[in-house]
Amino acid sequence: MHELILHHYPTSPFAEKARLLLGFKQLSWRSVLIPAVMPKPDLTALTGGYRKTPVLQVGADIYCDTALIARRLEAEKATPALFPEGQEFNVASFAQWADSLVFQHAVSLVFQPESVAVRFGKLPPEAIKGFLADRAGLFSGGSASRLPLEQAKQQWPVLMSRLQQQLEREQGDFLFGAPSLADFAMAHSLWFLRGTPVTAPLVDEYPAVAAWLGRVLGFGHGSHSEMNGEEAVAIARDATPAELPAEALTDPNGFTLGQRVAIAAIDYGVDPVEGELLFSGGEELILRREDPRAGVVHVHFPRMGFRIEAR
Ligand SMILES: N[C@@H](CCC(=O)N[C@@H](CS)C(=O)NCC(=O)O)C(=O)O
Repeated sequence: MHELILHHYPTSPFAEKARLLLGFKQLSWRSVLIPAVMPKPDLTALTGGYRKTPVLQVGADIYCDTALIARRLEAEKATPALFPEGQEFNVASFAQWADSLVFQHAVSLVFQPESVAVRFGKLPPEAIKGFLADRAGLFSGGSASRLPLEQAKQQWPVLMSRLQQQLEREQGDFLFGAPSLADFAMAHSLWFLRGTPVTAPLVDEYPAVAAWLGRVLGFGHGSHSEMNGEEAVAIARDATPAELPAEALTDPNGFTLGQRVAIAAIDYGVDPVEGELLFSGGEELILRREDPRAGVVHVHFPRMGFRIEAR
């Protein structure tokens, strides 16, 4: 059995989502801290170019995107469930909506000038400039664009009032009664806003939301210990990728097994990963690539939100 290795950095909201998923499942894991901006040489040795945060590594299998990481963790440990039986569609669809729309609002609000001044106040001006330039590049070539601050400010109270009302009327303590992926997908953006006193009131003015967020963050991060990026690359090099799922390859666009392709996110961080298409399943795409440092790795992507191109 290989250890679960999370490549992440502390301030990333999607990394916080992944850490909370690990905490919810009470899993133990290894933590590899990656840079918040490019270049990320150890990470991209594993992924082949995908640069977003976080990434989960299990031996020589590399899982991109928290939507797929959630499914991988569910396979690792079925209970407590992230996709409670009978709620799978609702939970996955809600999570996809929160991860895109709610996160887009949070980014716009967090990056407003008053908030940036506090959040990055202690950093040298060149570091702030470098970070903002990196994030501007992150959006190039993708379908996503920054939500104008005015629009985010106008719409945010709608999102919070709806959430507040739902939580007040909900039978259980969580969005779908029992805890699920939906809670974590909603929570990480609110955790991001909570990061400074400038944006924290956007969450804390809603008492039922603040109480629910406390419960979700209360799951913690599970037990973890540090590892460095080089060690993680060596683990991939020395490991053999897991067996492929049994599901047959059924690609609606006619891509075939063994074909040379590139897979990339659609929205932002669209850096393509090239390799051999090994698997195209209902939820997941798997690419085989060979890396000078990491050896043969299988890179896994969600089917939703990614595209395949022949190479
Ligand atoms: N859909 C992705 C989104 C991940 C994402 O947007 N992560 C941000 C950090 S919270 C990111 O990658 N920023 C650029 C970077 O870390 O290089 C997921 O669910 O994992």
